[in-house]
Amino acid sequence: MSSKADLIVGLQWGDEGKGKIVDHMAQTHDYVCRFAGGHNAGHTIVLDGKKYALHLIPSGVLNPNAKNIVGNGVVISPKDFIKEMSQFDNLEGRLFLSDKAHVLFPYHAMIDQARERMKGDKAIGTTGKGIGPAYGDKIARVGHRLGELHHPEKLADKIIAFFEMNKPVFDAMEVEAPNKDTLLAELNEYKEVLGKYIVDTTKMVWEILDQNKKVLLEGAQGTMLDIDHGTYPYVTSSTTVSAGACSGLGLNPKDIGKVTGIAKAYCTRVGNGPFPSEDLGEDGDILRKNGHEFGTTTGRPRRCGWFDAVAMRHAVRVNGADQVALMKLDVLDGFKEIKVCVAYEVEGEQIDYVPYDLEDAKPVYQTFPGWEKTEGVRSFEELPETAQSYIAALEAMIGTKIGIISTSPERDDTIIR
Ligand code: 2SA
Ligand code: MG
Repeated sequence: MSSKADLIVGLQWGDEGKGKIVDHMAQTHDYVCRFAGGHNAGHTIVLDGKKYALHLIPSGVLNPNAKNIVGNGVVISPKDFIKEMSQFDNLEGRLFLSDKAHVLFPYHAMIDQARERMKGDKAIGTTGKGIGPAYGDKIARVGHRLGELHHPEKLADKIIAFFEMNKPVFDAMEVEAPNKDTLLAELNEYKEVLGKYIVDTTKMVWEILDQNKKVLLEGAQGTMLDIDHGTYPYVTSSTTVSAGACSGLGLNPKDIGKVTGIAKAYCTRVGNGPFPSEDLGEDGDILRKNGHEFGTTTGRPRRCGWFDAVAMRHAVRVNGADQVALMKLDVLDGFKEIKVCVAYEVEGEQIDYVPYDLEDAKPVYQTFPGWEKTEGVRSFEELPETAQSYIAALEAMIGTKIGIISTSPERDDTIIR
């Protein structure tokens, strides 16, 4: 019997605090695998006083006994990957990159930024890293797979031909064609540094599951940023939900074991797009300040608001979350009243599901009494009664168990129920 992989996914708009849970679980898993996104994702880990910034390398890198796989569903910028790798020694034998993952080139970032500029106030608010154009090329079947780095000369020719064919488009976006010699030199460097890490990771994940290894699948971004199930077009360009773990690694649904969805006790989003429970007043500012809500990749202040039980119920169902890890409960400490969005009002009607367009959805709130302090609490029974009832109410609304509660950034300030 082969083992089943544990899966961690974000249930909101990213930045739910997946990092804390993944780091924790990476200590007890043999393999940690990324399946979607690119270097738009990010979290910082402090270990023995040293700070590590992770964007593409799975969190298992900080556990010397764990191996790390970057699956075919990820888009990889070799330049940024090499920079990220330089934080660690001895990655050989514990880092594997899918030969089917797509390459994100500097021109993808230039296109991303040009499109955002052209959209003006309709901009998506992307991270500007080139994620959309890289996935766009993949889907349009004009992208390049990492395995092609084994043959730099051939790949350079293909890229140059692609630019020649699309010259008017690139000219309009003021994106310059790469110079063949410079491009070839770059590709040779990528091959030199990354070549030995590029393998058939599909076969590898099958083998390790057959060997009964403990495998952790690490999601990036969140459900509401999913290309299909999020607030399109204000989304990222990958499948961030559970299903993406299958296609992004070559697994089948039966390979997936326990699914843990990560959500904050309130809500944030960066970038533009609908966010029905956003609080533009003083409460939103308090959440941002107390929750240190600034992006780790770009430093952007995050938009803040209340827990959205409608979006969460949708996310729990889409992902098949067996449990939710509720993060940053302590950030709500001190509020007299805490709001939860329990329905949306759209065109004068109340609805309890996520429609295809959330643009005009107004939140319908239910208010809960607040509490003084949950910070640092390590057992459910020690939580203030009002916090216990808040959690019980959320469970009833979202339809799954809140099995993990985090009460501070500290690893040990975590309630496991
Ligand atoms: P993109 O760059 O094409 O993926 O952007 C499209 C939308 O997806 C959002 N997005 C994110 N939202 C939250 N966190 C993200 N990662 C970084 C982090 C963000 C940062 O982990 O902190 O540092 O700013 C992330 N990545 C993409 C983005 O805001 C757009 O709404
Ligand atoms: Mg993050």
